[in-house]
Amino acid sequence: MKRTALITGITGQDGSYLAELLLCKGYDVHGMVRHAAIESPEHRLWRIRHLLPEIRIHGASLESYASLCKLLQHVQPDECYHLAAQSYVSYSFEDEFSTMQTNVRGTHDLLAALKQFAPGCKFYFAGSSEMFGKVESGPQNESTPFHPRSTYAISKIAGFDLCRYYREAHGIYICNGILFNHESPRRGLEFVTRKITNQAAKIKLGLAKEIRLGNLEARRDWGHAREYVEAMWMMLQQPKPDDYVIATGETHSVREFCEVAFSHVGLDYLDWVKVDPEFIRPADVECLIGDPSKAHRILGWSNEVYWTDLIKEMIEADQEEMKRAIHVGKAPEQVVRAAQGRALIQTGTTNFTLRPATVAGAYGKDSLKGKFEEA
Ligand code: NDP
Ligand code: GDR
Repeated sequence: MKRTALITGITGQDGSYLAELLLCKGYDVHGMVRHAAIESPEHRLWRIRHLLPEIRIHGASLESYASLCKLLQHVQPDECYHLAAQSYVSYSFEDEFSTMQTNVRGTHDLLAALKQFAPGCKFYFAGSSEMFGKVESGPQNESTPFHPRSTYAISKIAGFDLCRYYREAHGIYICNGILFNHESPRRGLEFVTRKITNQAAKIKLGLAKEIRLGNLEARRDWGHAREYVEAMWMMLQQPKPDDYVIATGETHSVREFCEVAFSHVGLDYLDWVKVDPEFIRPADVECLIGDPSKAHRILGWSNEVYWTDLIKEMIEADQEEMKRAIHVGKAPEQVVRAAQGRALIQTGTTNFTLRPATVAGAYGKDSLKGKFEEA
């Protein structure tokens, strides 16, 4: 029988790849989106635009327990992937309270609604390597202690603990993923990788003169988002729920990322990158490197995309997007907007009646029809 999956955060980078994967596996895919997204589909639904006719979208809010109850009661999912969150670490320094509200209270409300209306549903929580924070040793695995460096990380630890509590006290099937950084051409422009590839592409085309960054020595374990959503699905297919680190096992600095990205377009990053204190965090996580051996052993998951190939894919996508914008005769400032990942993916009409399209990437779906629902 067809299984039903519910994705919160379906409009984000991971949500869009996960929806593609689950459609390809024959799931009935439902997504929770904010009402603002339904009101502004051109702007807010760009990553899942090509999937809209095949999935069902429900307007609901992490800030409304009633809407979450209604949603779970209505959808009755077999699997729920809870990806929605205030996910930008820097923003959590600016507004600690909304980050905690969305990430902790929202997760708690969703779990409580799940317990009441869909207790048999398997649940995935998007934990983060940021939880390790100020690490004493590496690589980090499932037993490494947490030392958070932001309210974002604190909120993810609280979500992680809530999930473990619901698993142990209420017997719900819940897996915590502890995912290290994963990127793609669909990454938001505020994150350092996409900021670099996008700006390097602009500089190459003469549309920008520099890029201003913060801590160039921070080190991260960067993988490809498309591979990481497969790990989420694999976790929920195991006989018993558990927690898993998902990572590549390699670490590189922001400086090295710049070097590779700029050299791919024939430029020397030293000529273009400026350090700007505005982008330096009050407390940063200096070095992360994950040990994914438990995921290798139990899930059979491993990453295949090497970090330099990831950078190549991202920068080529950014370049192509900008060149296409120029080709259709957009003014430089519109090209810059296109490069923010919006304009060129919007090939259909402005309302919900969308043209059939091909699912981008590897999953090979092609006939699309669907509808929106209110929770
Ligand atoms: P994105 O920032 O791309 O997507 C975040 C999603 O959450 C969007 O769909 C967004 O909706 C939604 N969202 C944000 N705030 C709210 C809110 N108040 N109510 C409802 N929905 C909300 O994140 P990613 O796809 O990169 O990450 C997915 C999850 O995985 C997040 O929880 C993130 O913290 C976590 N994570 C990510 C890692 C990574 O490297 N990408 C690593 C480890 C964990 P909208 O489009 O309307 O803004
Ligand atoms: P991170 O990702 O904080 O690891 O969180 P981000 O790309 O924002 O930062 C990575 C590192 O780069 C340094 N940095 C800059 N970062 C940004 N955004 N902008 C800059 O200009 C800049 N210059 C240097 C940062 O200081 C940091 O050290 C991501 C998110 O996806 C989280 O949701 C997720 O949980 C973690 O990854 C794992």
